[in-house]
Amino acid sequence: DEATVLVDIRLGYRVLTLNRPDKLNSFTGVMHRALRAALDDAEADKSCKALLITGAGRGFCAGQDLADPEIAAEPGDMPDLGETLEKHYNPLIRKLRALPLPVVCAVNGVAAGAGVSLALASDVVIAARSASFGQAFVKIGLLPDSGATYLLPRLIGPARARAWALTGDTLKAEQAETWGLVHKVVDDPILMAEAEAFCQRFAVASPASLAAIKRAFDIADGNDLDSQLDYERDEQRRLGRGRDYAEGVEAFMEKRKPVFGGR
Ligand code: T3D
Repeated sequence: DEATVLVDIRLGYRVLTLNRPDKLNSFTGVMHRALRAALDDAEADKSCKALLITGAGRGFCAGQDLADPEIAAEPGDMPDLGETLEKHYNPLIRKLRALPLPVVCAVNGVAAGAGVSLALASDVVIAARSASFGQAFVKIGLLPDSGATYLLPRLIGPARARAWALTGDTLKAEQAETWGLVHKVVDDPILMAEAEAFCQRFAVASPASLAAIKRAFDIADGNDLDSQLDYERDEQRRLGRGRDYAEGVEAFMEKRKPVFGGR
């Protein structure tokens, strides 16, 4: 069986490629398990300081594979989609957010349904100019899931999030950039180089900073300003006692580049 997720180990980061190109890399149970294993492996490898997720072929990810026998109901039977979310999608989104390393998403083509949610849950999203984003759920009688009803309004604002989810319209990459859904749109041929450039920067950055920054933004979503100020104080106190801060300051004083280690 061909691997449904390809893993390329680079210096300081890993590239994970969703690999069901004929079905626009839509998620099956098999692909979920492969992605989960790849994320666990990356986390366990302390020299891995960033992840890049992309799709093989012309699509990024078309969400749930609607024909996957693991969810497709027999005629007359009701599928339990809540179970699919509980078993696969919710752990995936939680894992991506909890990973102590930045996740860069290179959206190489169409993203639909939970494929959009996968991008929303990443830390840096770069999209090819030919990419598009579809809130496909309304077209099949579902609601946006995998964190989309939470993350989407926070990224693009409630007015756009609601209208987009309710219509299921397809958003072109440039519109997605204008709305703040993606960090940057680039010409198709340079997508991977741009996304890898981010990973290369993270590979030499302070892993303590990267993890703390990522977590602080997540924590802020549930905090008021006072609590967040307290949180920043406590985190800065912790980081200030760490080896990355010592190295960062020493390097600055010595007018050289800091040398940060693995996580
Ligand atoms: O458990 C649960 O289900 C709950 C969790 C839900 C999470 C979700 O993600 S629900 C949303 C599921 N996704 C969709 O509804 C999107 C369905 N796909 C599309 O609407 C279109 O394929 C696209 C707009 C994404 C792209 O259109 P287009 O014209 O560029 O490509 P295409 O011809 O439709 O697709 C190419 C092939 O991929 C085709 O297969 P074939 O005919 O060549 O053998 C198509 O059937 C297949 N494909 C695309 N998306 C899916 C899929 N097969 C299964 N499931 C898919 N989601």
